[in-house]
Amino acid sequence: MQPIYSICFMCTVRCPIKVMVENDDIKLIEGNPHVDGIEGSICPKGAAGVSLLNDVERLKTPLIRTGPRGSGEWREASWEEALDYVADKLRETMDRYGARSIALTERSHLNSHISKTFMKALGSPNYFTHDSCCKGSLNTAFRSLTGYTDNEVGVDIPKARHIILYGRNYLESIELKAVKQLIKALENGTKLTYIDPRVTVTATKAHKYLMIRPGTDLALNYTLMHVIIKEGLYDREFVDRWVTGFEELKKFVQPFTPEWAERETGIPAREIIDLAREAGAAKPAVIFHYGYRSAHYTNEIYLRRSIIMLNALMGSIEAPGGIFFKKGAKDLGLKPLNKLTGQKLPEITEQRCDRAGTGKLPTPDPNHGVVQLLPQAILKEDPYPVKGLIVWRHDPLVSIPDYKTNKRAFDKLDFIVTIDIHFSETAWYSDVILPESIYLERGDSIQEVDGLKPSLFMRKPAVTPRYNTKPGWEIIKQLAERLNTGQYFPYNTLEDLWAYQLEGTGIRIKDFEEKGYVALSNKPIYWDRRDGLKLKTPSSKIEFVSSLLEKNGFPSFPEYEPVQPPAEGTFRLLIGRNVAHTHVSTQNNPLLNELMRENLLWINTGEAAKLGIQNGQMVRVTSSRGQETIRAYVTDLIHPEAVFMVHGFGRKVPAQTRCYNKGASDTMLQENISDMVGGSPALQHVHVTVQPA
Ligand SMILES: Nc1nc2c(c(=O)[nH]1)N[C@H]1C(S)=C(S)[C@@H](COP(=O)(O)OP(=O)(O)OC[C@H]3O[C@@H](n4cnc5c(=O)[nH]c(N)nc54)[C@H](O)[C@@H]3O)O[C@H]1N2
Ligand SMILES: Nc1nc2c(c(=O)[nH]1)N[C@H]1C(S)=C(S)[C@@H](COP(=O)(O)OP(=O)(O)OC[C@H]3O[C@@H](n4cnc5c(=O)[nH]c(N)nc54)[C@H](O)[C@@H]3O)O[C@H]1N2
Ligand code: SF4
Ligand SMILES: [Mo]
Repeated sequence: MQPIYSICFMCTVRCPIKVMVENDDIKLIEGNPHVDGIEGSICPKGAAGVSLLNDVERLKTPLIRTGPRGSGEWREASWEEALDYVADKLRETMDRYGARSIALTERSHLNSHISKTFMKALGSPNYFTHDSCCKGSLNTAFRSLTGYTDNEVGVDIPKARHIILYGRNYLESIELKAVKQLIKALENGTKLTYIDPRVTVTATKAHKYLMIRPGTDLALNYTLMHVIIKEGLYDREFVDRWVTGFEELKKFVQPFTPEWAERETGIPAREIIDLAREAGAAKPAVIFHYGYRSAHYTNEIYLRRSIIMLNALMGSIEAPGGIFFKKGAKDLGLKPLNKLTGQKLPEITEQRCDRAGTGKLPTPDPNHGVVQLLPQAILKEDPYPVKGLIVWRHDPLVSIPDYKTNKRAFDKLDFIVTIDIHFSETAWYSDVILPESIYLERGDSIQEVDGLKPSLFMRKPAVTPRYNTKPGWEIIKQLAERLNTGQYFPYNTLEDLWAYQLEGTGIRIKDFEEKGYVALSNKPIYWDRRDGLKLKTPSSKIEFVSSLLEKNGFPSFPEYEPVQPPAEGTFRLLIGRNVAHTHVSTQNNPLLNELMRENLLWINTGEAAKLGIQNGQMVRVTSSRGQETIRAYVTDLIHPEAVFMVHGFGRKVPAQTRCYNKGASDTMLQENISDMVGGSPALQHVHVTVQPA
């Protein structure tokens, strides 16, 4: 059997894998044993890649819609015909409404430099990623304090003495390497504090679990800062050298006493004081984890800023065991990989349809856009009509809150084309579906993984495509050629694409053969904490008083506004992940479907009793946006103000027979309301009622 080193794509964590292949068939997928921190490990979803390869319900050939949208009436088409058809439709739309009327949305991936180039070459500013719906406010929080995005920052789990997690449910919402690091660190004596309204698997491994009232983490943090400053528990030297706005923070947090926070959060004052002292004693090897999904509430940016500020107070930034800025080829004096976006491309002067980065929405990151604002932009034709939508490796219909409104917006579009591997909800509602080969059947652009020890990784095809599918980079190039912008895509084969990226780096394609990656540095690179932090803010400091916010008219320390507690008889709807599934991608995977077929509604035992709801009974969940039916999981392990469900279920595509109509959809219930300073949707803003079904 032949090992092929590649990169998993059952979720976007992209762990390095070893694929064992015999006669063009996959026998086993394991973690890449040569990679530190992976050492052969794989998660259930990664192992189920074989089941994806053999899934008879995935997309097999290009499809053109013949009946009404969403009717499931298609005809099969050749690639030539489908690509010609898509190019004609895009051209027609652009002729009528201009290039800006075309939007492209994707979940950022290894070929994103190709899709960005495609949009720039067309002349449209409306390139979107999923980012805002995942962690837009975290991105803005980091930029407001350091000038870097959250993507450019990491956590040094192995050397940490104390880790504090705010609903960062590492052991279910996993990144494989971090899971292994965390478990090892716990064995070596690292302390773990876990804060969540719900007892997750991660909570069960913590030294201390704090059941917080949903939406009150900001109150907890202001009080932690109050205690840390009052008791002098912070790293004075670091703060003096690197922080601006400390005096303003000190004054601001003065009124937030532990007794006040106890009333707000439900966490005893004593516990809050203890946590501040324990963190102070472990500094600077302390991580107040800034989170992964940070699309929860409308004040999200201020919560994420407060977490990052706690790290600055601990002096844990760029300290071993703290949080660090990721280093890449540039930091080593090496030439980074070439990207297509590095070419001279047409200048785009049009404003984005979501207005990200401009007057009305100045702070969210225009490089990603604020995709949950796209449905309203389409519906209102404000600031101009958006009429064509290209979707690649994204399912916006169910990944943007408020399903029914999303659908109404899609109804206003003249043309939708989706590049996917499954009948996603969006694909099902499209005019044309272009099927991509799955990650085991294709190669992609080389990945630079920045970190303390930067490396390059390569996704290689392990087997030949099972159906009439193509890699996305080829699909985009062939569309570009039909739209007279082919000159920006100077490759024909995968090897050409790799060679283009590697040109001038001194690294060769064959250097990836033996281990699947090329290490750029063997020892961790830290900047000197006394004098070498390369902060990108105007002051070159960590800006507690933020230039980005203040210059755009937003306060750095707004008055604390509690999130609205649900009225009697209603609950806040919390959402999250499960270890068996990836967002909305894997519910129909034969093996993973067997592991988890439906989601459940977690509801507190006392509350369920009041409503006459038994464990396992079907219940009706109703919000201002819709109604869903789901099985109840009655438990003491959730705060009485909240109910919880795993995202990704309640699917409406009949062709996905295994997950069709199983469980409930959070998207159907959520309101599309955003933190307009940070850019994330408040996915947990909505209140619901629950009744026996
Ligand atoms: N209501 C609600 N909305 C949410 C969330 C939530 O919990 N609830 N979570 C948010 C978060 S944290 C995130 S990260 C986003 C994720 O949002 P999405 O990116 O939309 O979700 P995914 O499940 O990662 O993938 C979307 C699509 O990619 C397709 N896909 C998978 N592999 C490939 C491939 O190789 N090629 C192609 N072309 N397609 C592929 C899948 O079939 C699926 O249709 O959703 C956000 N939105
Ligand atoms: N298995 C699996 N792993 C994944 C993914 C996947 O789809 N599947 N997706 C990846 C992606 S894109 C992301 S963004 C990450 C998400 O990783 P995380 O952000 O760690 O996880 P989530 O599952 O979104 O849920 C977060 C937790 O927040 C809790 N929570 C809700 N409200 C509050 C609150 O007010 N305060 C506090 N303190 N906690 C609260 C919820 O109860 C839940 O347990 O996971 C990544 N890893
Ligand atoms: S976490 Fe699992 S599914 Fe995601 S990339 Fe890693 S192995 Fe694959
Ligand atoms: Mo995410």
